[in-house]
Amino acid sequence: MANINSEMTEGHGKKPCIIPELIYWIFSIGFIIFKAFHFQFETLLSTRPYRLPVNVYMALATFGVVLIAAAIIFLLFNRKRLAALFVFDIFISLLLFADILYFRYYYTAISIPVLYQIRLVGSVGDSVRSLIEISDILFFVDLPFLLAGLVLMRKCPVRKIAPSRRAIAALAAAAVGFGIFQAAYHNTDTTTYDNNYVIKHLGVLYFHAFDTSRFLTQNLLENKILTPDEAGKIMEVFKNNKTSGSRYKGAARGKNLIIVQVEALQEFVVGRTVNGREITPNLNRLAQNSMYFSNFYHQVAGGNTSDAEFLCNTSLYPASEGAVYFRYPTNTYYSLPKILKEQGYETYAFHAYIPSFWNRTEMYKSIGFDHYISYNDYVIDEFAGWGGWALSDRSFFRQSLDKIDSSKPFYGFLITLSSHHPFDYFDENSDFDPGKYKGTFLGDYLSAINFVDKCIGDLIQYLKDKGLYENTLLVIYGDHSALPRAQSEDLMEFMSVEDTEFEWAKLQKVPLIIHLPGILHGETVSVTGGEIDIMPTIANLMGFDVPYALGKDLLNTDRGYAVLRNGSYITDEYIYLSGLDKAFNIETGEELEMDEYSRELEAMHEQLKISDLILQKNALKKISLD
Ligand code: GP9
Ligand code: MN
Repeated sequence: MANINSEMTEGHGKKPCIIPELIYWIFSIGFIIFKAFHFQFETLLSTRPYRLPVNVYMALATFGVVLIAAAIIFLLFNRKRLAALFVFDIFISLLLFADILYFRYYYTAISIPVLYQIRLVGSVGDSVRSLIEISDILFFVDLPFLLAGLVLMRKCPVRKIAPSRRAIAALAAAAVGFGIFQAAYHNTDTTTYDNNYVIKHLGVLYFHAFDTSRFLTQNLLENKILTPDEAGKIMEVFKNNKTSGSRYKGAARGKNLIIVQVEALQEFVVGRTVNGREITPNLNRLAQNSMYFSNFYHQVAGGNTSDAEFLCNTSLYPASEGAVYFRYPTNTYYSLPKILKEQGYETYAFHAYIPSFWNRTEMYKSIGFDHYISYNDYVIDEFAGWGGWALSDRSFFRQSLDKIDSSKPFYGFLITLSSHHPFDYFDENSDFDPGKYKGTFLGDYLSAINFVDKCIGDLIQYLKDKGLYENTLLVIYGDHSALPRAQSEDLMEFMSVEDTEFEWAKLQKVPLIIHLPGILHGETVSVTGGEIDIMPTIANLMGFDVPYALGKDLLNTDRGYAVLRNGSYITDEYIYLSGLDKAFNIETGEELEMDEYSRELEAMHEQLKISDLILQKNALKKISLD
């Protein structure tokens, strides 16, 4: 009792105001939550009606996070806890205000890697005033009242509480907060590839906590120091990776470059018919008049589409876990846009989807594109695919070409969308008849690809109309496969092959077409390769070197191979499947004796290790071959 009395009377002998303090806590927490909600609905990441389950979960998660933060403040501060709460509120106000400004420009909230690149955000800095809106005042509306509250409460000092009691109360509040948060977290798909997804489902405040912990685990806790030994190894690999041949060297020098990365385009559709009708008549015709790479494999891992983009533009392997676009967005890369930029090209990335997806907004700065044209920059005038709401590839191609300044040489990297899974939109919205597969996953996919093929036909016409066809090196490839292993039965039947891992592995090919009218003539190149080889192959054609590439020039190699991220690899002679730890003759499927391939196994895996080292240690910032 004496103890309590001394606690209560401490501070100039005035009686502490317990009820006002309680009200202060409730108001502060309430306002912080209100401001977080304002961000959610102002950005339209959350939309009405409020009672939608996704909004309820977001609200629960936000409440849980704020309660945990309040518990931490209560634990750490004693007499100064209300002042600390006020400072925390100011911090949240500024953070959310910065988030909303950033969002209005980049369509996502600020993440820690962005702070690294703050100088690149100059364009926002210049026009920051134009991004402010009157409603932003809501982020600060509570501060004068809470400040007044603090001043008024100087009359009755904040009660001093023993550390053990504070710890018990804080633990109880944190446990409640954590429980509420978990209820929302459990109902959300947390294998997410999009920061905006996290914000929409679990709230912007949780996003910042999540982003901070992701940043700490992936950056600060990872050993980033590149030892001289490791640097030497990396340089050795780059030096040995030089191709000696010079076939087609400089054949496309000075030409514009357009690369079209087609969503889920697999190789098996090219040249194939259903009921006597070609699935991809335009691609077939194009392939006949181009270099067509018939043994070309996708090499994506956890980053899917984004991994394919990365392989193509940097000639490095994607990360072993997760997406390189999220894990290493601030690394230094030696990339196709950067090299072309040095040669006077203007470089563009085009993708008619929300810009933050796959962290493209951040990653494209590191890859070095001058312009990133995304969803908000297109007029969504024609829908097709992906649930029927995505911009059709036809309109995407037309509008993208319109955005290029063709008065100077350019590189345009176009990522399509219409053939994104699920393909069921095309069950009813296609004149392509997939025969007995109508209405099946495979049938819908074939119809989707037939649609995309028509759009590619239109792209070629648009290029001709704009006078760009003759002087543009056009590269088309598929990003990854469309059909999951679990739904392979129809595909195996369609292809008349046995349902084995060996056949499945061979079905992971995507087409690669390289087209330059009048210069590159119809030729099927059967050498085995993968997406990592695109950059060196283009570099040879355009007449420049790529000393920091792990891929090879497919036009100047006598040994083809493709290393997959899961450790499997494919050569011109055999396939090694890491899951089975077995190798098979590429033609016959016959299993090989171990010693036939084991000598190569280590060398292939070394490539993955070197690539991982480059990513983890940000090695391209630290080494130089000069
Ligand atoms: C969306 C598109 C889809 O931006 O790239 O990516 P995916 O789901 O294929 O990885
Ligand atoms: Mn994709």
